[in-house]
Amino acid sequence: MTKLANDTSTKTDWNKIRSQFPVLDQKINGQDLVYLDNAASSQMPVIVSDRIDHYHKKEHSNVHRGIHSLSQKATDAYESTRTKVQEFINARHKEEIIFTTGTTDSINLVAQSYGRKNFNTGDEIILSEMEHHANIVPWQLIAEETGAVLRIVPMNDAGELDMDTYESLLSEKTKMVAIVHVSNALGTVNPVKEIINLAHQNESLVLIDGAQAVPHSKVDIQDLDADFYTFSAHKMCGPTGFGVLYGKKEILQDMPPYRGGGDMIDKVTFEETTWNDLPYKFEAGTPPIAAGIGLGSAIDYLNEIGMDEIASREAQLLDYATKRINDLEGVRIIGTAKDKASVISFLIDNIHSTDAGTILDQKGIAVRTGHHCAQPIMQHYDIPGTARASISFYNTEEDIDKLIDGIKYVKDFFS
Ligand code: C6P
Repeated sequence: MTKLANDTSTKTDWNKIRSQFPVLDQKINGQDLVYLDNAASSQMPVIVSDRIDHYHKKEHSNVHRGIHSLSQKATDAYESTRTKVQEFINARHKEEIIFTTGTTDSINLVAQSYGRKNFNTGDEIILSEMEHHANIVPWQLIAEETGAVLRIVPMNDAGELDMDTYESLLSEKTKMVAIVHVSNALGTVNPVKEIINLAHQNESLVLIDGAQAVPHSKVDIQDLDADFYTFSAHKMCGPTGFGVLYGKKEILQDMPPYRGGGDMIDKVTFEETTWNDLPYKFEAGTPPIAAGIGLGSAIDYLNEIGMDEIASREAQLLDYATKRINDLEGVRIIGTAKDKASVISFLIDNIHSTDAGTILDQKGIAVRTGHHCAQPIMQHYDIPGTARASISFYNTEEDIDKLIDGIKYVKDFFS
């Protein structure tokens, strides 16, 4: 088998890294697990699960409330994640990091809080044809309520945004541009810096859905200059139920709370309630504390490997997998943008993606099948769905080889 170019030139011991993910070392349906569903949820290294376990065994208490030592300990651990996130994405202020339950929750927060206050009849929200449902439906809901309308940037058949049309859609009516950084179904890396720049020249705000970007390469929020940026812990070696909304301080300060309850208030009387400062104004109730601490540990872990190392490792694996799939007869890759992250959606001639995924699973190979919560993308290609292999840095070229053997087996099975 072809060896990965430059594989030995990096400083990282990728075999050692892989051994830090115990879940990968098991048999599924009697076969070694080949986990290629990292875009849905990535796996957790033992150092992160141990950190969460330690919290449950030694630190569990509520945060921001107790004067007692255990609560202080839990609060310190939980709040240290905010600083780690701030540094990880290079945000200017700690208060700009709002904790949510994930990307979906973060986008709903912006739509419901910023949108309800600022959108009026005829205002426009620009989305793209390659958005995940999480970056479509929250805008539809608020548009229905406020009379705003959605405008859609189309893409070409390679899965690249039509930037000329984007520019022509920007107008004085544009109140928000909400675009995905990396498409979960196509792997396209969008030119978000240019998108943001053009929107700002038009005095429109921009939300970037970074769910598939933050886990795979360095994101510098000050350099991008996004007004809002969202991501989820469970796609970056952290736990489920936790995520981040980054927002520019001056914009967040002007936004009303999204949910009411404990922690988000300053003073409550039956006549009037005043709000807590940022970021707590947007964090009502007891948060998922263990998950928050887990995200901090996941960030430490990613930093230790280095985001540049991760990006170049995944680029090599993508390159290898793309070449091998392209060599297969009767298999077509959906999403061939020039700038791609390590996601490969594919179709096997005359075989439904669900059938392909089911047979691959029998071989221990985990891929996602269907529309990937991005139905407009499937409508563009006039297909019901794809099979999707999404690769992480802890995958190996052997995993890719097993996928290729699996696809050949699927083809034989249905021939
Ligand atoms: N995509 C996938 O298999 P949550 O569920 O809130 O953590 O993330 C939602 C989301 C938003 N935007 C993008 C680009 C995403 O990829 C996702 C999650 C998973 O592709 C599950 S549908």
